Amino acid sequence: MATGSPTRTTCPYCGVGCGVVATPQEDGTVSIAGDRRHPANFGRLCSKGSALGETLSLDDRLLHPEVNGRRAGWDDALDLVARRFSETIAAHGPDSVAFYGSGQLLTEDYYVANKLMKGFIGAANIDTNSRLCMASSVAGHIRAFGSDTVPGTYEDLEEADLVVLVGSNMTWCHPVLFQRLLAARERRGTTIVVVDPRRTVTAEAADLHLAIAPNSDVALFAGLLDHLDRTGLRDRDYVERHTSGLDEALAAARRRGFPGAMEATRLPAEQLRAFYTLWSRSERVVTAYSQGVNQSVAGTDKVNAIINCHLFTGRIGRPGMGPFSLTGQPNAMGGREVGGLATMLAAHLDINRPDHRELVRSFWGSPGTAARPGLKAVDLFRAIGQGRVKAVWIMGTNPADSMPDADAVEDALRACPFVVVSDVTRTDTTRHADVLLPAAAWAEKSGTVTNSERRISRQRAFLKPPGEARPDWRIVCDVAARMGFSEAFDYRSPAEIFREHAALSGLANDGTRDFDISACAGLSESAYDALAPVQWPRRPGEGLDGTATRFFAEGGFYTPDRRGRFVPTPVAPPEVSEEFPVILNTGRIRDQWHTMTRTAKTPRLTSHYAESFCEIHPEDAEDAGIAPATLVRIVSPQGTAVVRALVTERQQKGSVFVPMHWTDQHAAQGRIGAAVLPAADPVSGQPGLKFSHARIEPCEVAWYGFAVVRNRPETVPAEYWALARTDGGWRIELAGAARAQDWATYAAALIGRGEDPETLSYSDQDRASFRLATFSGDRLLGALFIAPQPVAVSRTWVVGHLAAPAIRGAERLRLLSGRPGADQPDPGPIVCACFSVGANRIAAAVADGAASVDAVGEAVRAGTNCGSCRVEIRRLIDAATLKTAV
Ligand SMILES: Nc1nc2c(c(=O)[nH]1)N[C@H]1C(S)=C(S)[C@@H](COP(=O)(O)OP(=O)(O)OC[C@H]3O[C@@H](n4cnc5c(=O)[nH]c(N)nc54)[C@H](O)[C@@H]3O)O[C@H]1N2
Ligand SMILES: Nc1nc2c(c(=O)[nH]1)N[C@H]1C(S)=C(S)[C@@H](COP(=O)(O)OP(=O)(O)OC[C@H]3O[C@@H](n4cnc5c(=O)[nH]c(N)nc54)[C@H](O)[C@@H]3O)O[C@H]1N2
Ligand code: SF4
Ligand SMILES: [Mo]
Repeated sequence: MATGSPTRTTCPYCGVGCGVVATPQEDGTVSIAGDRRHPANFGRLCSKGSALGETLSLDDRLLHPEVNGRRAGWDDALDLVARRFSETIAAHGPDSVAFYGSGQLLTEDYYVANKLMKGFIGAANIDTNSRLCMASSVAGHIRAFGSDTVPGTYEDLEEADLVVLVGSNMTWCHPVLFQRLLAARERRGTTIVVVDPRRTVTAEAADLHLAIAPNSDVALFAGLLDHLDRTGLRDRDYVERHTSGLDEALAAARRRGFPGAMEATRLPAEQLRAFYTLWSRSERVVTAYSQGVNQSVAGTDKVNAIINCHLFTGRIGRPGMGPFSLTGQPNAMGGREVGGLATMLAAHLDINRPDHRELVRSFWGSPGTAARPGLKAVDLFRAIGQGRVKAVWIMGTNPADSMPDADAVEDALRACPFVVVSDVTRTDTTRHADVLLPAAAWAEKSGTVTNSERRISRQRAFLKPPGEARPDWRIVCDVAARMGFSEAFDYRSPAEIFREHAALSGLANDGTRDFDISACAGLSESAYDALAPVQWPRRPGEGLDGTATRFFAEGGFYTPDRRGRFVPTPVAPPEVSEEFPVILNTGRIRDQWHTMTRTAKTPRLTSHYAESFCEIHPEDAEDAGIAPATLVRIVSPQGTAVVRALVTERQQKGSVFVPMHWTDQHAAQGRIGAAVLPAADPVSGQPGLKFSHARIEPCEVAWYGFAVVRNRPETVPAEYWALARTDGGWRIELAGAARAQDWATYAAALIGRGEDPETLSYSDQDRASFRLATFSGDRLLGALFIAPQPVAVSRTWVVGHLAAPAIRGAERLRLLSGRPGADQPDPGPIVCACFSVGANRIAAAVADGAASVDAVGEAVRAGTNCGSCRVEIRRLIDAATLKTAV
């Protein structure tokens, strides 16, 4: 941990699981680089990974436990948690308490939380945000394979001739893996197909984009199965030897067939045919999928409709082929391995099987294990709201924003008699905590995570926890001990927990379960410390090297008859609502992570999008009377949100898209979870977060504003605001329903007063437009721009002044105008976050003759680090070419 020594660890963001080398510097900062030896990324990092060093600052960190909002000692806080949980269990039974965890916990944290709930409290009410993320994949895998197995590896994406991305915006959400895929396309000419109702950046990079109607994936893949059958592509040998249930699945597919697929997807016949032909002709095909598949009320059927096609053609488990679930969180897989969901037991054992429960019980030496599955996330928060669950402990997740029907979730937390939250910072969820526990964060924690391709990597601490923060496993064990279970939770290190987890995976396994890492059961502390990334399974006696493992090429499924199962996937017609006719789709943007608790700390990452938005098709916008860049209210039966209108043809008619990221911490009314429908898939319990019924309305706005300020204001006096960090301060988008009496007073409240202030301002007669800049000494303290329409100032240029060491004379006046002079280039909105390159600089490079993405890179560096902006650069080049062509 000494300053200057590099630590090899793993990125805490997405499921690609990139290796990171972190090197603390003399000046207290940490330099971050990709780990060239890590088999997930071979040295590459995306914009989020590259900016990790900028998220380590301690402002906003929770440093001490709190009880009822007041600082408390660890002993008091832990005693209280243990006492209240024990008392609640004694009075109302084990099912009256619950844990709600996260795929961002480490495997070791997760293992002990699951052990405490399922083994020692004796209920299965431990669910996690993976219910919102991977539950449909888990359920689909179990239905088809008898186990939650991802058959393939990342290399398969590089060795395939055809890669179909279903409901995945991989360019932004799994950027490094996407760059690997693009590099493979350069080498071997891979065809990429994207299935997504929106024309995302990923769709733009694809060879074929199927802009299907929302939620019509089951019909698309049932139609494909029928097509494969008609064109004689059944792998008779594989189907006969290794599968069961084809007849029913085929019958269901035939009923709908090609016409059914056309009707449901609303794709032109030629496009559909082209896709089916491509899939038929490419033996090496990987169908990779993510939340457009999982987050649906038909999510499990979508998964099985895809797997059916791979089983039918025997295209599974061999190089370059197979269904591939892209996991979201860094440890979504690890959570599943320890059985962190309410429907699972540890180590891929089955909670519904008495023999498995007994195996776990005797291994743990626990009084009993939960005898039935517990409450799934949506039901869990409902049960809290109804008073059936009376004490809940939330760890590493922010359900007040990320759950559907999020206002109801907040009501439930408000009503819950006892809420414990372990987090690293304050969030919309922590405001409901009776006990708030400061957890150690990424840089301070040691353990393991498992990525999308089943590869276990070490996360290694390189900083000391600040204040009194403690690692999650330790907090859980301390509470367990106080509840009377000290012997079973007497761990001294994460390595000890990992060894136990590994041993359990091998217990009475003998090849009957997919998850077996018992080769790790004897790892010494130093061997655990040195553990190189390793893919499971690792059965007894197997080495711990980097070799790739695959499943099911020769059958060997984990069903009772060891056959893979076809699952019939009937197609349900989409629900329509007259009152709420618009489909609300939600998801991610490139540079923010979930509820922004870490990514919003770095100016680089807030420059791509500084506020939330709603993508609307131009005709829908016009019909609703919504002009570009004005504010739009999204209304659903659950709740509302207000965000900026982004009018674009990338969005299909009848649907809108809003990012999931913004919370009350950074915006006034940006919590889109409040408007999201809580309907869930009947098999997996995963909510359909991509499909809510809504209505869009223009907002009544009297004035729009834009401000830059040095210090974050305690409150922002406006109905609408969105705050983002910049170098040297904050930028704020504003709007209000009534004009201020005196804008100068308003500005002073927002900006504050520094030493030796000088204020310049301009106002038109009726106060509809107003501009003000206040300087303190040589430096800008803040500026405010007010207009009756969305404020047209150059954001990137104005924001740049906060960090400027000195602004004098004419420059001060120029700032008031909100635009650079002809002699100063306006960088434009930031496209490349890694090198902070704006759209205008890229356009200028294109105008100067840079005709390819690489040429732009050479000229202005944009797109040369993580590459996740390359599609946007391509878009700018195309737009310029089009302009000169017409
Ligand atoms: N930048 C960034 N990266 C991340 C994350 C992040 O927060 N930020 N989070 C990580 C996590 S936890 C996850 S789960 C992954 C998610 O990664 P992705 O699943 O790739 O991301 P999303 O944006 O949630 O959704 C993907 C796409 O599904 C589409 N979609 C909506 N409805 C349908 C439908 O009916 N059918 C089909 N085929 N597509 C549909 C949406 O339009 C959207 O473009 O990203 C991970 N990576
Ligand atoms: N509308 C809509 N909602 C969605 C989605 C969507 O697409 N649309 N996607 C869903 C999906 S796929 C996911 S994965 C979820 C994600 O949703 P959440 O899990 O709620 O999102 P995060 O912001 O990642 O929350 C993680 C929390 O853990 C804290 N934290 C970070 N490190 C640690 C640690 O080491 N220990 C502890 N104790 N805390 C830590 C962070 O500060 C943060 O508050 O959102 C889901 N919700
Ligand atoms: S792709 Fe980016 S966010 Fe995902 S693990 Fe790699 S560096 Fe982290
Ligand atoms: Mo996720």
